[in-house]
Amino acid sequence: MELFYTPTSPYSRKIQILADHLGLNDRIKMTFLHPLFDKTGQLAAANPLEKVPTLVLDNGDCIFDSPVIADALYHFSEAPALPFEERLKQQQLQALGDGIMDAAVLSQMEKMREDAEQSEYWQDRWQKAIIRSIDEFENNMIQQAEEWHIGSMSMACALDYLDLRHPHLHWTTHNKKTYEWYQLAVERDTMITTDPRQA
Ligand SMILES: N[C@@H](CCC(=O)N[C@@H](CS)C(=O)NCC(=O)O)C(=O)O
Repeated sequence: MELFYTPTSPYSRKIQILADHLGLNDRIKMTFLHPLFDKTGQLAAANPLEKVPTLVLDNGDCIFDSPVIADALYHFSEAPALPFEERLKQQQLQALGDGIMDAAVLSQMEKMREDAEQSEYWQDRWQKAIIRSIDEFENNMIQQAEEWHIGSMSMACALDYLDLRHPHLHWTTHNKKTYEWYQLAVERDTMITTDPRQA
């Protein structure tokens, strides 16, 4: 299998961490492709959305987006199937983490535009979505992140992306339990080896 990834992409990072967690590293060739600057055409050929991460299977099939890739990796690892309720909780947490990434990545892209082209309305809307989602994690979902699974990986990658790209949000002072959880999460080996600041 071949994974097209970008080190600064929190979705890619989540998949790299999951692959390691499931013991699949030896079966995956990692290929760095930047979605905005890929001159090889490989990414667009594999994924019409031209986004990372994209996984190319040994039979040539191409898989996206990251929750689908995560599902495929759990399947390939032959990890025992989870009871429905447990799987739902993990998936729900993944959706929350991925949703924070969506808002944070869009906000970052917007910041890269000319000042006159930027929308205060959208920046405000994305910022509010991020703040509400972290509050939701803090108040109602943090117990679901005690174990290291796709949901907690997504949340850890989302929070670390905020730290990297949106440090002005100051969620760490408002969400103390979440900050404690995050500090432990970023000490994990694969959070360190995939830290985009080292890339
Ligand atoms: N929902 C997708 C989101 C992936 C995504 O947006 N990746 C960004 C990089 S962080 C990308 O490739 N952006 C290129 C673009 O939007 O054209 C997933 O979970 O894989």
